[in-house]
Amino acid sequence: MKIRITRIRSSLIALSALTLVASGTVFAEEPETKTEGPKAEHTYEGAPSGVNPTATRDIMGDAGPEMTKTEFKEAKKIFFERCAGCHGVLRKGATGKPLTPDITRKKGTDYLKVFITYGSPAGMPNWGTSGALTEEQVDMMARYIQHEPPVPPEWGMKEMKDSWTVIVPPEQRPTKKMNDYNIENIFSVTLRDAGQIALIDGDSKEIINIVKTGYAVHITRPSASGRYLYVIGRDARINLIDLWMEKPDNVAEIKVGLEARSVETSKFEGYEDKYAIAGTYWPPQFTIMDGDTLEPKKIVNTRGMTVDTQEYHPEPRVAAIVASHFHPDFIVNVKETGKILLVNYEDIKNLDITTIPAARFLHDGGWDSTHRYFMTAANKSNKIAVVDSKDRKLVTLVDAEKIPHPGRGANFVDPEFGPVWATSGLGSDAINLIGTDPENHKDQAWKAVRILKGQGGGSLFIKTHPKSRNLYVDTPLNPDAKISQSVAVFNIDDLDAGFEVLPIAEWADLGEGPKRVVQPEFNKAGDEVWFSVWNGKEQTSALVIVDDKTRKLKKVIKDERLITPTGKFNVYNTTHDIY
Ligand code: DHE
Repeated sequence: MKIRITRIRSSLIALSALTLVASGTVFAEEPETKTEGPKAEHTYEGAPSGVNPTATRDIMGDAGPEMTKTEFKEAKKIFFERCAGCHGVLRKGATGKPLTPDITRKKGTDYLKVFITYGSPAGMPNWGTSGALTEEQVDMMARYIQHEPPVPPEWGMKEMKDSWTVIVPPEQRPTKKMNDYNIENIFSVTLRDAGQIALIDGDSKEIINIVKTGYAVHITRPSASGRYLYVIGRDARINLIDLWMEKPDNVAEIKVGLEARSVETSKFEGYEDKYAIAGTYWPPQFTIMDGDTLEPKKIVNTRGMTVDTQEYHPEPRVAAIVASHFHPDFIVNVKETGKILLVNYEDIKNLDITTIPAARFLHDGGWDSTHRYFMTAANKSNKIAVVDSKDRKLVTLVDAEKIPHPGRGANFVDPEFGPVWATSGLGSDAINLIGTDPENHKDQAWKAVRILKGQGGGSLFIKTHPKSRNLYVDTPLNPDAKISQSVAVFNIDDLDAGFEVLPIAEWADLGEGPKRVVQPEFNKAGDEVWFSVWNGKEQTSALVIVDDKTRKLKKVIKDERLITPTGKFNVYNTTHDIY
């Protein structure tokens, strides 16, 4: 077995204290860190928590250092906005280190102050020297984390039912498609900081509707028939949109927790459009709902023991969820325990869950081209876990280059090694190509057969299409604007030839702003690829459409309603897991 390293250029990037305002809500000032990996990782993980700090149960005991109630309140707000993404709401540790009082009290205020002020090469930002926190705030945070972590409230059936609204009941919905849109080529575009999605007609490129959704909305997944869209916000609000309506819009809504990232729908034959599932970061649980009303049916808690040291974790957040094509299973990534759950939805009442041990901290992933193997990133372990959804077991853990971040990944046939699934990463410029064909390419299966070198680290998403010969790799979190504002494209038939850089943000011609280029997504025909140019909330953003054959600009969609576009989900490709 050969490993091919195709090196185009290694990017040694000098880091500066960038002012990142892309999301409008993320950071006023992004602290400087020593290497590209931790910096990109922190920019990504460190978004404000969707949990409202005023709703927590606070214990300000005598054991911690002195603090006024006002200080405690302010420190809690800072923690939820800036620290919880990496350290976890309960401070048990995730990407960042655990910060529970048994640990922090031993370190003491002076030590903690130094750490918060200067950061660490492992990824802790330099909150003090960057000017993001004042000296007083650093001191306050050092004292705050020596107190018991405030606990946000639970969110059970009662809270879910209270938040649940069916806007248009199923019996009052259209019985056939009432519009002329080619709904399979509609794109649902996340307008992150507007708390909305834009439904865009992929044929005419016109905006069909702007639909109100949850706070800092995250992803869209369509139902198996492609009729319904499920959209989830960071505040764990799910919106159900009916594409058959004359003007597609919300038909039901629910809040399944306080903070969430993932939603999926049942895809196994006989269960099309029947169930939806959403995973929450807080409370750590997943909820199975009726597919056409969002009525909550079953809530399952994910608290439990970690896969390796077998210690109790009180906050194992639910990351990516995919629906099996081989069994009536949802496949659920539990981040902090490093376990993958096969949740069989045949009998919701007597729910059958198989637990597969993988590695920490599970994040995102997608299918191989046969839709049998789920390839998912355990990003802190630098591994890709391969789950055989047919035999319902772990195949193996594949070593990957630093902090793999596939999105759903990209499938194509490597001219030398056969079918591969690819992931780029946050921590380096490496693009891992993993063999996925145990039948005809046994020696290559579940091994990194080739590592391509892209533009740099800070990559989040990679994409191709069965009809395309191009592999697109974004780098939105790279600290070099030239790199974050462009994408690399490789010729799949000649991977050794390196990549071409497409200056997507320049083509959009937007003026001021960070203009990060994020998430390639193909149209249904596989002849166009769409990119978001993600600018600040108050700045102009755009969608840029590239002709896949010529790699030339085809169209820029600019509209004042397109505020902070990030993810784009083509109905056909997302429904059928084509990537
Ligand atoms: Fe995402 C997918 C979690 C930040 C854009 N994101 C996912 C998934 C998870 C996740 C678990 C997989 C869902 C699934 O498949 O079921 N994302 C998180 C975070 O925890 C994190 C790191 C920090 C946070 O506080 O939210 C985070 N994500 C971001 C962003 O900052 C991005 C770039 C912009 C945004 O819109 O917020 C972003 N995430 C996306 C997108 C997908 C996604 C576009 C879906 C990719 C796809 O092609 O399927």
